[in-house]
Amino acid sequence: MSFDEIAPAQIEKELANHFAGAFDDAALRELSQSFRRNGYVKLSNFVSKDLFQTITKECHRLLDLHQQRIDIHLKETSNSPRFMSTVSQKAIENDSELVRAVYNSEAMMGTLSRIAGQPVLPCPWDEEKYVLIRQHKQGDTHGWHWGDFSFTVIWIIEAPGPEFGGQLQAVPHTDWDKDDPRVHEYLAKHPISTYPHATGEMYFLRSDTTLHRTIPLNADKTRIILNTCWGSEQDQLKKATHETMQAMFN
Ligand SMILES: O=C(O)CCC(=O)C(=O)O
Ligand SMILES: [Fe+2]
Repeated sequence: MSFDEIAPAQIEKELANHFAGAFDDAALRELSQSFRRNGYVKLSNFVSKDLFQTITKECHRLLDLHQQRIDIHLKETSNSPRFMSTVSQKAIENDSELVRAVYNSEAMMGTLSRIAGQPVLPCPWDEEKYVLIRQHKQGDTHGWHWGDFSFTVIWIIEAPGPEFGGQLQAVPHTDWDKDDPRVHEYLAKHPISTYPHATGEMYFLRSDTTLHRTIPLNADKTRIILNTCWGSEQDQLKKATHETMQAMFN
């Protein structure tokens, strides 16, 4: 093995040490302003290379065991497509102490809270806490959508070069009305930002109010992400429904 694997029991200490060394007040303030302005910020060097590699290996193991192909369109997001393989939260929860430990890390939630400018709390609906997505065929895409909850960190486990598609596109400060999503109206009205990501990168997304998608792959190339999702204080109170998640992750 060319890296030091990190055991689940060490995660909290590892993350706390890493954050203390990597982010001072000024760095966190800059990330926070960018996140609140754009609904998106790239998280450079957010975890150690060893932890990212440990997570990467775990994601490949989980995909091999549990992935299920979906090819669907969802009316709650103006019939946008979901062409991909997925691993559900339940499968990960049952099988991965490592992902559970990272997700439940107080140090991680604390640092994300500094960037969000408000408390980042465990997602009130278990099924949305973490999921895995693998795109691998020409045309695969995570079509335009919003999340049910406020805060999402995406771990880019594997990404092809930008010439093959797969970039994130985002329109911040938009609201999801599930009965009348008006995705195409938002796209016509507001600028769309496009963010490329390479293998090993991470980003933080204000997922409930940022309309987003990935550009369809234009060749049979592999793009794998781990989605870890937390809620706001407001999310703990609101009554949320979960149609799109239920359609995608069984
Ligand atoms: O693949 C990505 O970068 C975005 C994933 C996403 O939007 C999601 O999992 O909800
Ligand atoms: Fe999303």
